[in-house]
Amino acid sequence: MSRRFAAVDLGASSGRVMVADLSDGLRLTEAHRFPNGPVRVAGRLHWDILGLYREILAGLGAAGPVSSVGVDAWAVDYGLLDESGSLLGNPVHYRDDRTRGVPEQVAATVGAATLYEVSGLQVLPFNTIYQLLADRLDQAATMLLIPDLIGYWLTGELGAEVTNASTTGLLDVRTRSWAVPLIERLGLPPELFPPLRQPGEALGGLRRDVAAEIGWSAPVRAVASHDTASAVAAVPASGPAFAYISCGTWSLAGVELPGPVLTPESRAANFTNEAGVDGTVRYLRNVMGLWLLQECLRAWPGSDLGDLLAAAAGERPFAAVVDPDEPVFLPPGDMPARIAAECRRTGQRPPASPAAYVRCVLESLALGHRLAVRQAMELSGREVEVVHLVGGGSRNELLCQFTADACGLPVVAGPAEATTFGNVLVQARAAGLVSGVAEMRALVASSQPLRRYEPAGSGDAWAEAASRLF
Ligand code: ADP
Ligand code: LRH
Repeated sequence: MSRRFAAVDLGASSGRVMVADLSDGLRLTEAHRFPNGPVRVAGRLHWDILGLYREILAGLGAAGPVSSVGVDAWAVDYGLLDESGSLLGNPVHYRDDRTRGVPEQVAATVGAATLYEVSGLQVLPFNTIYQLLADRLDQAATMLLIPDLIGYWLTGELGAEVTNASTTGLLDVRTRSWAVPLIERLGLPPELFPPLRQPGEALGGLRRDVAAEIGWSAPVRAVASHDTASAVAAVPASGPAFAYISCGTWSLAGVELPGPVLTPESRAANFTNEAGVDGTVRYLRNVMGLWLLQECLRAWPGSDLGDLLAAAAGERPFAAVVDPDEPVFLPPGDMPARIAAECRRTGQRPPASPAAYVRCVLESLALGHRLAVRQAMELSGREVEVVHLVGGGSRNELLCQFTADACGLPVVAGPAEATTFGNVLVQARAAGLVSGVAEMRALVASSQPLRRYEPAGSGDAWAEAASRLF
């Protein structure tokens, strides 16, 4: 058996097909990377799912033969299949506004406390539960979350991987099975939800036509198919006293726990209890993340991220900060204009240059990180000695230092491709090459360059800035 494994990892800003080789330590190579983002069609935001699938096939072709393939992607979004297994329409992007008013309706009928008690999920307007209620389901036979849809196209097998199913709002957080009474109460058809599968479980071989197209065949395995669950599984922590920030388009900030926290305080702070590998709970909150920066860059054609970050380092500290989680920042659009409006609304002078905007975004994000990490510790009682910051954001030195300063804790940054590592290492474990999550994490820690940022200063300036916002 070869010791090569392929990961298909679809992030909201880019997708990639990566190959990990475990014959001598852990080496990762990129077979193919491609952009991803929302496409507005007739007023509705979609994903270009067939375009993504074409790139996945190109990537697998470039990767060459492997022992197995795993697929992970962003959470909550889905495709609907009809009775014959055909896709009904293009999956809608979670930044679309079709669920406006739905969370409030569901809270009014089912009760917000009951919902949290059942699913343990934070309320985000795009949770699958709300999207399904805003969707047309009359022709729908099966709902497949994005990695499960790709897995279906690759193998012909239907299923719902459990870490991602935990982001739907329709999974029972205690039993980790579909919450059928809730599903029925909402008037959703229980048959829509396929059987659950666990990370490491085999899906089946590649379909014959897929194998013919890419030039080789291999089994496909379920991994922790929620990208954040894969990232957390690969956090290079050596013990339990850590917080993590999976920082890409979103910052997912929290702690890993053996069981859920379902207290009223936890619900009030909108903390989520999403499923991790091996029965763990990813107790975290979504912070708006580098989306803020991505959308600023889109508004400044020709700008260079490296140059802007260097210039932002020289800008005046705390000239203006915003709450990164203001709902106004969620949809695509002119981000600098929205930040300026938010500054004015809160009595601050808007930034005067792109570098000043970048400074504002990074300080605001670090303040969001600070609040989420502190609340995760307080609400769960988990002691934290270090914050592991993984994902593309770990390449942003200014953000890592600000996060250390704001949290008053050391930040260990990297790997940028934590999600991919989690994906391939769950496959390697299923193949018997790795014993468990502790060994997975140790392998990442020993094979990847990590950078440690110590908190500088007393933290008073960060506390003052935080008090302006929260
Ligand atoms: P996602 O998986 O959500 O698509 P990633 O984890 O790939 O996101 O992170 C993408 C983000 O990482 C980019 O938007 C960018 O802000 C940041 N990033 C990537 N490379 C660099 C770099 N060299 N320097 C600074 N930031 C970077
Ligand atoms: C990050 C992520 C996050 C979800 C969001 C929709 O890519 O999966 O965990 O909340 O996308």
